[in-house]
Amino acid sequence: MVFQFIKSSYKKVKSALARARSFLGTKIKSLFSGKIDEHTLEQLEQTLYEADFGVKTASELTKKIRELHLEHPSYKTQDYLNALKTELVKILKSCPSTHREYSELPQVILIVGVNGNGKTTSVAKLANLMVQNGHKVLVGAADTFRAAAIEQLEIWANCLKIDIVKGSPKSDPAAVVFDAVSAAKARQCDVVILDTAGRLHTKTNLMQELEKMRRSCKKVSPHSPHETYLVLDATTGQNAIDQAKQFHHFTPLTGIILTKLDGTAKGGIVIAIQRELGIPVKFIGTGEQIDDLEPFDPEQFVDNLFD
Ligand SMILES: Nc1nc2c(ncn2[C@@H]2O[C@H](COP(=O)(O)OP(=O)(O)O)[C@@H](O)[C@H]2O)c(=O)[nH]1
Ligand SMILES: [Mg+2]
Repeated sequence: MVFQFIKSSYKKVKSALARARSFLGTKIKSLFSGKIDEHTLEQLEQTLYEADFGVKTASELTKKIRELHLEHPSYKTQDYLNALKTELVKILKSCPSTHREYSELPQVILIVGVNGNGKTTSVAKLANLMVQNGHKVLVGAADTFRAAAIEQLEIWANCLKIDIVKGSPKSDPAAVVFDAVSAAKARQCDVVILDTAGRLHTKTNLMQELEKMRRSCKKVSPHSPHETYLVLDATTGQNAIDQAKQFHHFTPLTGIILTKLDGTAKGGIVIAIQRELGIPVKFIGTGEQIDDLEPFDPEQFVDNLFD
């Protein structure tokens, strides 16, 4: 795949997770530094739950710590933290891969999600990552619902010096998708990234429009879209999971871009999303700038969540 060699920046992830770390790391360390009893374990479970890990993970991790305490009464704070980290990395790595190997170019990436989650910004950030890695990129402005959305992507495309294909406001987004993928193919691009209008996951007709866009992709390139990424806002907690379930019901998702991790103290949502949906988090948004997107790396993420 076009991004398999892109490495995540430890520094960026560390700084984006500063809030989550100060909430979670500080609380958990103080819990482990005292005597471990049923009350401490209850508080641990509550803290994990509050950090959006989800009920299942919070209870499993607590059970694990209880067992460890019985087996190794002399364990210190760091031993428990290490055990938590190991368990979390195991959970994150157990998410089945959605990747299908099709070497055809251009690789087509469809970006979907509700309004304001960070779709257009993520399209630009992804394009930037690809350009940095030597790929020829084209973006398609298939959010024809608002003229401002087309302009927003156009500004990014100009700034990145990459091609953009756009339709006129209110035109059929499926037609823009067709034109963008066709142009990318004709211009021998490596990747085409398609921005779409924000849609509420509860509106069936808008969800069906996504299917039409997918059919447009297939008319040009039968295995495409190769990736369909749902953009979720990490600050919305459980609602992000409901959104993902609905989108996945209507259109098969291959990955999640989780934005605004820099704006939340509840980093556990990454684990809840992967576990409850079985869809891998592929990228995380670490800020508003063009280079604030990192490929998701479980070890790096978990490390920076606690220490
Ligand atoms: N702090 C932060 N802000 C983000 C991130 N991603 C997007 N945003 C901001 O979220 C707002 C909505 O983004 P936009 O891409 O227009 O959302 P769209 O409606 O889904 O296309 C903008 O102000 C972005 O700068 C992120 O990772 N971190
Ligand atoms: Mg947008």
